[in-house]
Amino acid sequence: MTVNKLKIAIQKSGRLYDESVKLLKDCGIDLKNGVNKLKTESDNFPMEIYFLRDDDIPQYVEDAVADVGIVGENVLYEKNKKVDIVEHLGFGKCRLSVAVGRSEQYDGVGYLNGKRIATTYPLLVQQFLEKNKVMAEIHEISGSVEIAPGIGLAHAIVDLVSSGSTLLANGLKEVETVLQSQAVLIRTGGLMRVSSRSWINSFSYPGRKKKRVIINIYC
Ligand code: PRT
Ligand code: ZN
Repeated sequence: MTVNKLKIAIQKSGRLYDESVKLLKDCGIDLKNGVNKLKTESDNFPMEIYFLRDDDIPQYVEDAVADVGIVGENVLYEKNKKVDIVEHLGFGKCRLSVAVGRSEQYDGVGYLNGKRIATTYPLLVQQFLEKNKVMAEIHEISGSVEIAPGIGLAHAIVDLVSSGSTLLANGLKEVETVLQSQAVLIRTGGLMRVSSRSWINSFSYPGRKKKRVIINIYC
């Protein structure tokens, strides 16, 4: 039986890389060693693995260049691409939060009216402001968001937080949660090239621990 290879996009390096590779291993999928780090394939499963910037993964999956991908919900919703979420994966947990200077008298979202907010998530911030009927200026920057208030670039920021220590180190306090996020498995909308449940069930897995995830990918 000839089978098309399933193409999966995962982060090339960064916070989601280790857990994404571990997930594939737990599914019994062995990756070829000594690989070119942009693309590899599995030794024992009809799968190609693409290593990408996380920001590009939703687009690749929407375009069906990759059939499935692993990305944080924060990136997925900001990129606003048409893909299906298959499964929440339980790692890469963080929250997208509003933070202001520690000494500010923050008395609710109304505080943000007329203020300037620095962020790398302009779409999610705009949705948050609209939902809360707040008029504020969104200042999009590409990184080092936490220093923005300290250097007079913005009154507030919206950025990812996990332990909170980066905010603390920059004299900021977290005041609102915009989004709770974790890594999700996404796939192209519509029919998959390989979509037979009986086919996937007939495959012999070296490790069966996460077979459910693989079945979800295909069916
Ligand atoms: O190179 P590439 O574009 O692929 O990677 P990246 O630098 O954009 O992303 P990366 O590797 O930093 O994060 C990948 C994903 O991990 C994010 O999109 C989130 O879904 C998830 N994640 C989980 C986090 C964090 N926790 C996190 N704490 N991403 C970033 N942070 C940063 C945050 O931006 C802030 O600067 O960590 C800092 C805050 O951490 P604490 O612990 O001090 O609160
Ligand atoms: Zn990124």
